[in-house]
Amino acid sequence: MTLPSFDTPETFDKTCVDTIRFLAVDAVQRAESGHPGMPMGLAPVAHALWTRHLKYDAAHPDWPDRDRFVLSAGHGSMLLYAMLYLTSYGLTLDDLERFRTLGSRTPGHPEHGVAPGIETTTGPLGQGFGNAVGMAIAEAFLGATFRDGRGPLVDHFTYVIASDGDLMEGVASEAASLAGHLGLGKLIVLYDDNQVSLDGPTAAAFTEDRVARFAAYAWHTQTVADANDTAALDAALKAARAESTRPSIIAVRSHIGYGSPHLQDTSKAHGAALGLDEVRATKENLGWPLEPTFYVPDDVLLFYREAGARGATARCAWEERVAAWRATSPDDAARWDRAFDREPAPGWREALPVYGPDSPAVATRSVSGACLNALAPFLPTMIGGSADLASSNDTQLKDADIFAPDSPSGRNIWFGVREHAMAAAANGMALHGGVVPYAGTFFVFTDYMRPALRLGALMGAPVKYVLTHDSIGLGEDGPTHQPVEHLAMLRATPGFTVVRPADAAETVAAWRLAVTWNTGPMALVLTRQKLPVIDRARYAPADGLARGAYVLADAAAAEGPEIVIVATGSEVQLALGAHERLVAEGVRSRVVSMPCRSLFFAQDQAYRDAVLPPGVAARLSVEAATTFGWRDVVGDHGDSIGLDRFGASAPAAELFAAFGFTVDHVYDRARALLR
Ligand SMILES: Cc1ncc(C[n+]2csc(CCOP(=O)(O)OP(=O)(O)O)c2C)c(N)n1
Repeated sequence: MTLPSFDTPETFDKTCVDTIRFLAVDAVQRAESGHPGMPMGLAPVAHALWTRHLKYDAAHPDWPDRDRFVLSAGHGSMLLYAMLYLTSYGLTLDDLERFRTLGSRTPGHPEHGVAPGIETTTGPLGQGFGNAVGMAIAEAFLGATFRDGRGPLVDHFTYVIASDGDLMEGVASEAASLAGHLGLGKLIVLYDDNQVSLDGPTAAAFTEDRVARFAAYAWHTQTVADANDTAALDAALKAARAESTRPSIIAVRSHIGYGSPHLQDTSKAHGAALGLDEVRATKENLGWPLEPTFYVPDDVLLFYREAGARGATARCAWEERVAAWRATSPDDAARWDRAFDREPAPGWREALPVYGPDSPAVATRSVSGACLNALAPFLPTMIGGSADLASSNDTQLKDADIFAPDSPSGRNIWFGVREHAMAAAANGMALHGGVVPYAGTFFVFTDYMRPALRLGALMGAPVKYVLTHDSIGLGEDGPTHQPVEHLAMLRATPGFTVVRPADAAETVAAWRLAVTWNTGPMALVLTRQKLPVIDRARYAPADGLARGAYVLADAAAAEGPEIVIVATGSEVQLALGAHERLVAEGVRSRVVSMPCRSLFFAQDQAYRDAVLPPGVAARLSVEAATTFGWRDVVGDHGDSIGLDRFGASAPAAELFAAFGFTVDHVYDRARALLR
């Protein structure tokens, strides 16, 4: 058997590429699970990218102007882990040996935050593609926003590796269509055209001409006929970078499981260890030593370590440039710092609108729009928009332009009717940093964003969602548009914070919370219909919202309440109406407004007991949505008024009456509980 050769640049390239291949093969074999085939086929792409194209400094993985790399085909995680080890991001050989084991830094799919250099969490196909579009949007916006005499201070590419599965997913189609429309010239997708997916050849399920499809999306397209032809890859990557007005896709014909005598070009190489015999046969076939496993030739390691450190020069030059800019533009520099710290400029609290008892009834969506616009000058890199419902969601920034190729500093993003790509892109924007993304649609269409919402929560990506038309209160559009189970769904998602304010003042308080909420996604769930403004002189102030739930109204009684009515959003006014009647009849009633359940449950026991006294079994929840989950609050002896069916098409007031969301009905059910 021949040993790895370092004789010529070509053979050295191959030795490097085979090192990547066999790190993946050995790690998957050691774990006895994982996906070796994709890294084996695309190792040359990773090699070319990390040694000749990507702008990065492995010792400073958070350098704001680094190129972003997204492995959308997250199942090929070993490809990324191998590069992060070889180029010295901080992963060790030991980490690779612990691939897919509990507590390792090399989980089955790449997870943002688990190891440096993982720009986003991928695995659910198509999501990474959508994230990358968001990163490219953030880059274009920041590049137009922060400039010195030489040009943009943020000026980098976003690279993606996407597989057949990625391109089959709808979210990638939406995101690609959006990227083409927006002319994101610094987005470069490497498409792993290996013609095999999990169940077999892609020919069984995937017919369209992918390259023509992207050309139709207004992308710049290229093909590379052989993934192992690194010179052709280099040329294509160079041409992709030279194309500045269209995103680029390079379809790279590769071979899944490359080098495996029996499994190459078959789906058997996709998602299982090759097996010891086939590992041996593959190593022999490619001229690789059988032992040791996880073998990295010294020269190869040295070569990658040098590549990993090479970007230090560019990073230092960039830092010096930014330092000089800071000295001459201190105000801009302060804006930059706040943008990357996600901090609003001082004075923002005072700028928020104020609503009093004399304010006319107002929909919480309208209040949200007023807050967003009041905050806009204080968060100059807050950008976002809606999936073609900006006028309904009240998400338009009135003094800002549309984000477009000829106005990249525009802050209003027209996502089009592409909810899923909007949420995936918003995650990417949040992960990129420097921008504060927000996204709006009808609450019911969270169904169309669900995979991205979940991943945003998993990553702790701070996106603000403006979700309006929150219940049957939207009226005549009917049950297709009326959310019923959506509050429960989002509340059940770990790390996703859901706020459903009761009136104008709570909506302002909700935005106050959202502005400083940087640990994960937050949704403001808002009404289409007008709601009365609660008299805060008579009832408790709305800043109780910051603790998730608070006592809004209470009978003045030393013994404490005998019944607690807990409500959210538009139903709080009904609870108040019933409460007043009960109090007039001598009942020690209490109303708790509970705009955010997770925040309330996170409070200490003493506060929770003060709001919901443990001795009070008579608890009634009121929410125009499924009662699922409310037993946690009302207990076995409580009761819930909700909607455990779909709504109907009629004016809102008729629907509220028909489904029992009236003061009379709340009063009756409270009385029944007291009995
Ligand atoms: C949304 C989603 N659906 C299904 C899967 C399960 N899955 C993982 S990879 C894959 C397809 C593999 O084909 P391809 O994308 O071409 O990757 P390759 O086999 O070339 O590595 C599937 C269905 C997934 N990860 N995400």
